[in-house]
Amino acid sequence: MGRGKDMKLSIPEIEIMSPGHLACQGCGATLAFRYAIKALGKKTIVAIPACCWSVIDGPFPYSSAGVPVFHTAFETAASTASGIKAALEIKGIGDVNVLAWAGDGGTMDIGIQALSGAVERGEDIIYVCYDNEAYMNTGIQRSSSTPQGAWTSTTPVIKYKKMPKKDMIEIMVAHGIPYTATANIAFPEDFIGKLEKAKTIKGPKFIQIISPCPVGWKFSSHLTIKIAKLAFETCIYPLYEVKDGIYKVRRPNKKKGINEYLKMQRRFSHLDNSEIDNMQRWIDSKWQNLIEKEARSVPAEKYESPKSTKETKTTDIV
Ligand SMILES: Cc1ncc(C[n+]2csc(CCOP(=O)(O)OP(=O)(O)O)c2C)c(N)n1
Ligand SMILES: [Mg+2]
Repeated sequence: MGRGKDMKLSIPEIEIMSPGHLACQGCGATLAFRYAIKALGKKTIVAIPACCWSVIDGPFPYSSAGVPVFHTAFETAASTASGIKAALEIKGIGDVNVLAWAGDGGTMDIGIQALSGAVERGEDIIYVCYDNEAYMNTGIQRSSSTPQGAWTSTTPVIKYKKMPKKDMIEIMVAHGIPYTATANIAFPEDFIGKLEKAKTIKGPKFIQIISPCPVGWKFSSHLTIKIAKLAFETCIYPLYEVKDGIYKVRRPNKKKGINEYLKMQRRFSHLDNSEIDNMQRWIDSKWQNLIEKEARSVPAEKYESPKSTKETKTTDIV
């Protein structure tokens, strides 16, 4: 974490995902997957529930992912990934990563039961939620990850979202899993480093990556990275990890005011100054809480994932 010695300076050159995908221009979720699969490599099987990524991957028999993809029902990313892992174990294959790749709706709303079950069982899977903060694939409906104050097609301006974004990271931490982290497409080394770390950890791993959506957040497609960077710099979307109970928070050089971030997205254009001030106070207190949690955090009891009784072997997946 941080700019110190364990921060990697480059990202793998290998391109596994192919360019002929069906994403919109400036899609953050597409970059997120491109980086994820660079980190995890070809020996990866992905479970994708209904979401933008079911479309982005391409229509059968085409696929841009570059690795085997199991398209599955909206609520089943974690249970499908658990099943794929179980099948690999039965076959004695131990060197293939199983990745659940789901949107925020598929993770924090409809898929939360399957996800909670899978991590409670100690499944040895990596779960990445690419967070574009609404149900984008079906027309920008609000999810529990939509931030307070945002317009969506189901929270129109007079009734824009009043509830805060669900804190899924803390829900995962409360399950006592060995590794939980946030990530940001504007910081690919950090994201790739976290996935490389996740690969080496036995048991459930959960990463949530902010993936700005030009269509749903209402900004011009060339601003995706700038907005993602501001999400980190304003501390509205902190970059941190929790490994075996220990928090590590990456701090911006200078914490910026939320105004700059909000003003770039028309989903927030109806907010007046007093609402923005309220939001700033809320973000400041969340940030302060996180810093204090980091200072207080102590190592958790060692997590023991269920041991497979089978021997595993290596295999070639091309
Ligand atoms: C049981 C069920 N309900 C509703 C749908 C319709 N549906 C498909 S994708 C989607 C939204 C997914 O949102 P999210 O998980 O945030 O991914 P995104 O589209 O934003 O990438 C919905 C509602 C469905 N496929 N199955
Ligand atoms: Mg979404």
